[in-house]
Amino acid sequence: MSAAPPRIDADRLLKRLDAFAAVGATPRGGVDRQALTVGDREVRAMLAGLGVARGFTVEQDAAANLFLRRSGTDGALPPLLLGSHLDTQPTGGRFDGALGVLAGFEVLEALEDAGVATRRAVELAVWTNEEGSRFLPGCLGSQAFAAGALSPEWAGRHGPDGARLGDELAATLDALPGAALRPLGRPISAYLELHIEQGPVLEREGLAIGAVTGIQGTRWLEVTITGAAAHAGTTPPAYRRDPMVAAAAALHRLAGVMARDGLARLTVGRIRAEPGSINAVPERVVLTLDLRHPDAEALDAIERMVREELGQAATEARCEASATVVFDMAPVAFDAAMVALVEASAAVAGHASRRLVSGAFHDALFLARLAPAAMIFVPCRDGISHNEAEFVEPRFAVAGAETLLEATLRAAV
Ligand code: HGY
Ligand code: MN
Ligand code: MN
Repeated sequence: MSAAPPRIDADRLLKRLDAFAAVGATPRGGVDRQALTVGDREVRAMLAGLGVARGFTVEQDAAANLFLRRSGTDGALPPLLLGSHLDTQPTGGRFDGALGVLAGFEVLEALEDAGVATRRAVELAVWTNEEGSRFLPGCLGSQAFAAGALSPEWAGRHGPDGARLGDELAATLDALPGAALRPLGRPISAYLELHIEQGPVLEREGLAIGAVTGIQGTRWLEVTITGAAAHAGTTPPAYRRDPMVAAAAALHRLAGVMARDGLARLTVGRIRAEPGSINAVPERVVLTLDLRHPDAEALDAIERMVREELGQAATEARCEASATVVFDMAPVAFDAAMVALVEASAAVAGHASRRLVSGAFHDALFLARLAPAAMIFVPCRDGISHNEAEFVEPRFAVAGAETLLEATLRAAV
């Protein structure tokens, strides 16, 4: 008698999501579990312990990417890789990243519970520092995996909290002594990632699944506008070289970029005045710009506009401005066959789906450079993410895991 088909244990998955969200939980119902912090290490250890208990192989690499592997019948074949991330924004949500990791683990368990033998091994990856909020670059782990190398320059970088990336990486590796160290990067047959949409489309259309066709481009700039510190009370306008005036003028003009191009996104996430005294005109203003667009040339045009507006506003305020690109991800289109596989898997699992491009970047962008990759989206309430109010209906979390299971069964053959 053939074994019963594998099935997602909804209750187990939803309980796991709650247990992991408790690590770094914030008073307003979100999660602060930034990359390579104690909280990140705690959830990594929780997942590693679950993997060992199920007899999966648990390994990590020099970028502290964590891998749980369920063997296949043909060990010579490159594995199918599932994955996502467990690090969060400072005021992040319970599902961004964690849903993909825990649904991926649930898929491994469902295969194990049903005694399903896949030809290929199925591995689950937990990518280091997807968010890029504590340390640059974002998608650090998946970039290093895809390149097969960790840039030596990264280790010396510091986060806004003063922590040194190299030290935090080492401490994270040391925190999982039971995870064998493996080389960075290895061949994979394909990559699948389940993630929340972080936008309003699926919810608005009442759909459970998104078959993601690609990811738009992202470019981060670090901007410094330098003027002259001066007394707030005695310095008349004509004698001021105020970088905050230049920043305000430039940002006011740049706000029009999104009005003129509905696909463009421009965000100032960080801004600080130095020295930051209430009664001194600042010497300099440092801010970040997050630029997004599905089209690479349009992204270049937005960067040119940013530089022009900054230069002009700085000149008018008798200041100097400089902008450095600190993160740059070109848009990517996912493999057509993999996108079709996601659609077919959603249908088999009984869930309506539509195709869409991801406005957020994901680790899948780098894995797509290595092998055919695709993503599965599920809706989140009001499209809210990178916000403690982020919420996914349990039925959608389960629908995503069911679709991931169906896609895994097809891709792991
Ligand atoms: O910023 C992003 O797009 C991703 O969610 N970290
Ligand atoms: Mn994410
Ligand atoms: Mn995110």
